[in-house]
Amino acid sequence: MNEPRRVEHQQTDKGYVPVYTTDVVEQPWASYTATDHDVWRQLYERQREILVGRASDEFLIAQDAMGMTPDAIPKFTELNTVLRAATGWEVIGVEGLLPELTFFDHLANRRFPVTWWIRTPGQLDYLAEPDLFHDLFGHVPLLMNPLFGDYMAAYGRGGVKAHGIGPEALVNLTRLYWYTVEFGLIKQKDGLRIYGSGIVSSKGESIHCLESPAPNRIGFDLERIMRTRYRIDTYQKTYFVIDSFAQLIEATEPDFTPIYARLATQDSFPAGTVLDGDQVFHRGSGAGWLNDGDI
Ligand code: HBI
Ligand code: FE
Repeated sequence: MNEPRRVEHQQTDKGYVPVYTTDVVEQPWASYTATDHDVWRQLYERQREILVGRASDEFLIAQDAMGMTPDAIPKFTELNTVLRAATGWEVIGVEGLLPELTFFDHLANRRFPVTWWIRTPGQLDYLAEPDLFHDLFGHVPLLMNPLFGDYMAAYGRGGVKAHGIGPEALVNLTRLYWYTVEFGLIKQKDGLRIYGSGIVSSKGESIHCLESPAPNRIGFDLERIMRTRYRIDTYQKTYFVIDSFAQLIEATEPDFTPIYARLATQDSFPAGTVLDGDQVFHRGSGAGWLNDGDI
């Protein structure tokens, strides 16, 4: 596999991260090596085994509908035929992390940027930046779901707008992405399930987020989320739980400008904070995590 074309490294608020060109690139599928395909197979099989019973029904149904298999790294062109027909979304190849405005603009136009290279066997359990497995296995399947696909496009439009408002608005909106798209949990009749891409593409966190007593599990609240800081180098200290994807759509309908103005006058909280008024989920009997209202 030819090397990703990193442009430079930059010290940002997310640490010392590689900055890539913003070019859209063709997926160099013929250049993937047997090792690349084997890394895909290992990660795919391991995650699918862990996620049955942990991932949300929508995620598992969508991933099957995508037609992905462990046999080889999927071809973006083949996925796009299915994806475009389902929700008008498409996958585009990129070198890696994009500047936020570029990223938001792609989402607003129903283009999901997928890194074209996959991690090495030595990075199987963790790497600091999104590779093909994180993006393709984690993010792309739920774009088959019409409600989630609408949420992601609305999020992109909101991001372009927030970028115009200023850096604080962007920080607030990035927290919303982090605690829903990357690390969100959803309530099902049979307990809490995972839909966040950062979780479903990670073996350890797929188990930790539902079974460890350590993290908080708190009912979705838009402004509470926008005021909650996060760490990028550990398992999450708090997971936010939605009732449904419809709830995400409703939450992102209003104009955020007055919300950003209100948040600018308030403090943000450390990731592990629990506040009076939080809808906290406790380990319930039988069906897994329930909140006070369910017990
Ligand atoms: N770029 N390629 C890529 N993939 C992402 O998931 C991504 C990004 N740039 C910025 C970003 N995510 C986050 O900061 C979002 O919250 C915007
Ligand atoms: Fe991601």
